Formats: sequence, C-alpha cells, structure tokens
Amino acid sequence: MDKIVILGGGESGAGAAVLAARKGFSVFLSDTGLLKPEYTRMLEAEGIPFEQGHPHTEAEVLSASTIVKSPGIPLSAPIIVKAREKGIPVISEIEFAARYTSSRMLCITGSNGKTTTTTLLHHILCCAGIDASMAGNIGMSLALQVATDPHEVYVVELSSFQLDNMYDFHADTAILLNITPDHLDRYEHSMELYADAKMRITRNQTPSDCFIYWQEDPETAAAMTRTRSEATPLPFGVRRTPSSAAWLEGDVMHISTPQGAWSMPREDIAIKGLHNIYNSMAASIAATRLGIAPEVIRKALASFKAVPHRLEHVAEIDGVEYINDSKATNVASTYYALESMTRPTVLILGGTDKGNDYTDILDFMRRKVTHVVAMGADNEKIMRFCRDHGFSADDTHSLADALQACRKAARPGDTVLLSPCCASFDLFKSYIDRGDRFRAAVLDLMESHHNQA
Ligand code: UMA
Ligand code: ADP
Repeated sequence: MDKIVILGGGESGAGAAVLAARKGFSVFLSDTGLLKPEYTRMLEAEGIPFEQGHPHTEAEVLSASTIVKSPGIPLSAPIIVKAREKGIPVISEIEFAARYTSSRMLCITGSNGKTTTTTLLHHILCCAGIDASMAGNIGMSLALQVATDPHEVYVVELSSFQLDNMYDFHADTAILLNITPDHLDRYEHSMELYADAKMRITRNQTPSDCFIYWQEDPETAAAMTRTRSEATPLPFGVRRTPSSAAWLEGDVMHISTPQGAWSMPREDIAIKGLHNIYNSMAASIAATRLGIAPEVIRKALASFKAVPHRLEHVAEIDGVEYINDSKATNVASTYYALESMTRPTVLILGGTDKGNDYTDILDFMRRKVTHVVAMGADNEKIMRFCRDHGFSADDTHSLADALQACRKAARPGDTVLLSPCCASFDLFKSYIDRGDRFRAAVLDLMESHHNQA
C-alpha cells in the first residue's frame, strides 16, 4: 500500500491526513511541535499514527511514496531537502485534495486582498444560491472538506507557500490580485522567485479557463513575461484598455466579459477604498463569467460586510474615529489604508519589521497623517524615519501606552488608524490578537466615556 507522510499537523496537515486515510493510504503524520487537542482527537478518531514534539523521524518520513508538506514548513527545511534528493514527491495539501474532487475551483492569490476577495466572491456565490465553500489559506482545510463536507464550488485562497508545491492542480478561475514584497525570506530575498510562485496559479489552465489579474501592476506584468498562461485573460484596472474586463469611469465601476456587461456606482459598493474596488472588480469578473446575474452581484457587493481587522470601523469617541486595520502587515496594505483615509489621521505603526521601505507611504503620510504613534518592541527605524521627514511621533511599547498617545494627539474630526505595516509577533500572538485587543481597548474607552457622560 502506498504510504503518505504528512509533515506538520496543523489545519492543513490534519485535514490531509484524514483525507489520505479515507482514501485507503497508509498514513503517518509527523510534527516537530505539539499538536492542538482538536487535531490529536481528529487523528485518533481516524486511527492515524503520528509523532509530535521532537524532530521528524527520518526513517519514517523518507520511506514515504509521497509527502504532503504543510505550508508553514519552508522548502529549505533539512527533511524536505533530503526527501527531494531521494526523489520523493513533495506536494501541498491543496494539490493532494484536488486529486479527489471534480468540484469547480475558483482560486485567488496576491500579496494583499486574498481574504477579502475570497470572502466577497463566496458571498456573491451564496447570494446566487450556489453551494460554495471557502478553503485554502482560510477556514477549514480543503482536504478536510473534500473528505467530510464536500461542496460543488470551492473558493480557494492560495498563499505562495501553498502554490510552491502545486504541480497538476488546475484552477477553473485564477485571480492574481497584486504582487508586492512579502514573505521574501522564503524566496531567497528575490521578488522574481516570489512572483513566479504566485504565477503558479495559472499552471495547467487552458483557454476555457480564465486568468483575472490587475493589469496596472508592474510586478504582475513582469511575471507574465516569464510565465505564459494559456487561460483567457480578463484583466482589471482603473484605466480602460482594449482587453479590460473591469475599469473605472469617473466613479462608476464597469464590468465587461463575454458572459455579460454591467456597471455599478462606486458609492454603492459596501467596502471602501481603491484597493477594495480592485477586489470588487476581480470578484465581479469571476462571478459574471459564471453566469451570475448582474442584479445578484450588485446586491451582494452592496450587502458585503468587511472582514474583521481589515479597515474595520470600531467606534467614534469624542468625534475621533478608530479604525482597526491590524491585518496590514506590509507596506502595500498600509499604503491603501492611507489612500482611503478622508480625515486627518493619527497613525499607529510598528511591530516586527520585514525590511520595510517606509518611503513608499511618505506621500500619503505627508498629505494625511498628523501624528505617528510607534507601537513595538523596537521602534528605532520608525522613529528615525519620522525624525528624518519631520513627523511628530511617540515611541510606545504597549497597546495601552499607544492608545493613550493617540487620545492626546487626535482632535475631533480625526481618525486613529491602526495599520501597522509590520507583523505583530513582538508584542502580540498574531495580527488577530493585536486587532482584537485594539478593538476591546477602544470599546472599553467608549464605555468609560459613556459612563462619565
Ligand atoms: N512544523 C513541523 N516541522 C517544521 C515546521 C513546522 O512539523 O519544520 C509544524 C508546526 O509545529 C505546526 C505545523 O507544522 O504544528 C504548522 O503548519 P502550518 O504553519 O503550515 O500551519 P497550518 O495550521 O497547517 O495552517 C496552514 C496555513 N499556515 C501557513 O501557511 C503558515 C494557514 O494559513 C491555512 O489556513 C491552513 O494551512 C489551511 O490550508 C494561515 C497563514 O498564516 C492563515 N497563512 C500565511 C499568511 O496568510 O500570511 C501564508
Ligand atoms: P490577504 O489575505 O492577502 O492578507 P486581506 O484581505 O486579509 O489580504 O487584507 C490584508 C491587508 O491588505 C488589509 O490591511 C487590507 O486592508 C489590505 N488590502 C486588502 N485588499 C488589498 C489590495 N487589493 N491591495 C492592497 N491592499 C489590500
């Protein structure tokens, strides 16, 4: 019997193990850390042997006929290098899961906007009465869904880590939102390698499939010269070109595909900011191509609720609006957060820096930011940037101090924006923990304010 070894026992690995067991393989799962109880229970219920809390046992792993690698494990991990030297195929959970389903795959990648666009497209499909589910870099793993809770259509958010080990996978619809620097430590600090990983979303596509991409993105254009796609191109952007499938004319979004053409005023779209217009264009093109009626798509775009931690309005206190954009963990996402600000802004920046070049946001900062509050274990780089460019700034090392500094700096009519440009791991468990604690602290502030009034 073929032996499948699963490396990593998180959401991805546990799901892959269950699917492999149900498909009759001999399965072994190995995790160097400790498994969450929910995953231990899952493996035990299926009778799947596993090891945890110590280095991968080489003899077990290297006797596999196929290895399914969790996305968090880098390709440079010694066990992966050894497996590849031995000629053992190393695939991702998505590649493995897709072998056991013929459901339609609508796939989304990009440096920023994946979760928003995946959730939006899923919302449109649900509004159209389609049996669709989200998978990939979001929610329940694709493998577990294929094994236990199958759907007709999957809207799959794909990270470059997942794409790295995809070979025969085929996306009916591929969306590439944008390519800006992120996760470069996993790609030998090469934008080209990172961009080429993103382009793997178009592998195995044929002219009956479509490739939806942002045509004004220089990195995507460069990557497309290296990787030719057979899929029907359906590009979007602000400006209309002869090949455009979506564009803006004044404040109206236009969609035009062979399956239908329609338009919608920008102000009727629930999620705000130019970046969300791009996300709306991508999701709308995909939905139109599936034959969903424009009225249904328009209604869905108007009723969509922003995903938490992405430009999430938290509260208005003393005329100051507080916005949680904790998911802005790189420069490009903060750039678009600032682009969408309509009021003078007190900006909370900081955390684990990924080699950021803050000059990319300098223009918007000059136009919109009245004060910076640095919030991180080490704020030296941000403080120096603020000094060099004449921004007043506070150097804080906790959420409580950061919020106090914001309270002092913000005037009625201002916005306090948490859009940190950085990962969260210096002071918080994750971006979710950072955003949740920011939201809770602001809501506490609002409550004590009401009690005083
Ligand atoms: N591990 C080993 N050996 C190693 C290194 C790690 O066994 O050498 C183990 C760890 O101890 C851990 C497991 O591998 O138990 C972790 O695997 P993982 O990091 O791949 O995490 P999963 O829980 O399986 O979640 C992964 C994705 N995580 C990452 O890509 C880091 C989830 O995306 C995804 O939802 C899930 O698979 C289901 O497909 C999360 C994410 O943070 C949301 N993604 C990154 C991002 O959005 O920036 C890319
Ligand atoms: P991802 O899943 O790719 O990380 P999210 O939808 O979670 O994307 O958004 C991450 C961050 O990027 C948030 O701060 C959000 O406001 C911002 N963002 C969302 N869409 C885009 C886009 N198309 N371009 C740039 N930034 C975006």
